[in-house]
Amino acid sequence: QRNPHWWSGRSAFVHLFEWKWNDIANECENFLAPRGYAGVQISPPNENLVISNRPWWERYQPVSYILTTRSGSRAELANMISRCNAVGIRIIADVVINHMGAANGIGTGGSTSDYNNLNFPAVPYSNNDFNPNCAINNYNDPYQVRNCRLVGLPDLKLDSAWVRDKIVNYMNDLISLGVAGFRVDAVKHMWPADLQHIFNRLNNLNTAHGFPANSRPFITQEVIDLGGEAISKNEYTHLGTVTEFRYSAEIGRVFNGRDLLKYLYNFGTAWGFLQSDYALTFVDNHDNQRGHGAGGDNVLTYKNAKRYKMATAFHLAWPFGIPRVMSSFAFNDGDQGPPADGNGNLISPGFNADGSCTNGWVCEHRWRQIYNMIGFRNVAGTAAVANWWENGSGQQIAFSRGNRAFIAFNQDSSALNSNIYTGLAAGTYCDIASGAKSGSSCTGKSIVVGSNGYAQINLGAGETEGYVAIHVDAKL
Ligand code: LM2
Ligand code: CA
Repeated sequence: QRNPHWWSGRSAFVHLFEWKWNDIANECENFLAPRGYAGVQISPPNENLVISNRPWWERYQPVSYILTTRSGSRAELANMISRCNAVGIRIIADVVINHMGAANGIGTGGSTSDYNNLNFPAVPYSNNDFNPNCAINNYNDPYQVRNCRLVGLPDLKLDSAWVRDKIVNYMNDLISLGVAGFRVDAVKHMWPADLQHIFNRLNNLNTAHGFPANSRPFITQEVIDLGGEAISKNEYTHLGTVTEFRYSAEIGRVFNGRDLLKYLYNFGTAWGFLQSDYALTFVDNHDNQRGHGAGGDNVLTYKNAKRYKMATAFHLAWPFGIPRVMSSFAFNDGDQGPPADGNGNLISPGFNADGSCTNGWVCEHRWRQIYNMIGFRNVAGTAAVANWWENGSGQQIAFSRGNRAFIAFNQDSSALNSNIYTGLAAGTYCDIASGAKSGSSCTGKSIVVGSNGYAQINLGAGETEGYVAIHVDAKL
């Protein structure tokens, strides 16, 4: 189902990719709740295959549904979920249910992965719980995409009662611990009818964690559909929300300067996206930021900071979809795992005086230009887009959210110097891209809205930030 159960007044969540549970618990209390984030997508909490050099993608090779990973133990997971729920941060668990690990070895909880014989005794799964071995090489053949092995990963027989029971029990276990829902991995590779069966058997959310009685788990399904394949994202919308990969590709294309900002005036279904309440939106995700998955060279990441912040500001300012912010660790090659010591233990992020992260963690969610836009989205609430403005070149745009918030972007080679109608009440506002409101002054730029609702907006082409934004809570 599609309701993420955010606390009222909150509207966007963050993927704390590869973070440890204890660190997430602290982050919920110290940063995410005060800044108005609504939730966290966590890395897969179940036991995975230990792979040499510890690539990030070992977590997509399950060995069992025991809740022991490099992120922490079952007890630490449970404690984190409780602490986050207590401050209004919902937890969305990444669940890998299409397949198991593709090598002989040992799991993060010490369990055996006997891939050669398709024996995973800690579940247990054995040979007859898997589809016959075949490879996926034709994405125009839905049968093959769903019943053969995705990159060689043993493909679970999701129409078998035994397999379904194991998966339902795993997901219900997480529900009992207080998660609000699931990001379901590799959904294109599973039949909608099998998923429907599994999702229908999930318990209601745990009322001890503040969920109203009869709340159904939030579901977001990872379906990579950029068009041109046999399997469509539309085959899954009756089951929950779906990751809108086209949103990522298109927002990246536009903010890479490969299209004009003025065309964003109808960014949404007119661009081929799912309808807003079906769409899970993102600028980049853990796959396409490193060339895995799909999206190609249009995908913007932290490595292209100014454009990335502009794309993220638009993402969060524009009322479309359920937005997810990516929070990364720094990487050079696409297989590299998260910051870890010589024994493979994850290293926690440290924090600089300005709140930014150390120890190899990028923490985009702690960038002022990003977390202040979380605030913008929350303040804008349900107010509609209004007062669209664009210049002649089409690379300078502005719009308001009713009379609550206003934002302007400059992707031109020349400065934006225009008097623009903001929709806001007269007064002096602090720009939240260059700074913030602090007491009775602004730490960055100020923008003065006159009694006629117009403001002089100045934004040079070479400035560090490519946007300015103001809202009613940033008024002096
Ligand atoms: C997903 N969506 O459908 C995830 O978002 C994506 O990150 C997962 O792939 C994929 N499904 C399977 O869960 C990642 C990664 C792959 C990696 C797999 C399994 O993108 O590169 O494959 O996880 O760990 C790796 C090797 C691949 C090898 C495979 C099996 O890169 O070369 O295939 O393991 O040994 C022979
Ligand atoms: Ca499958």
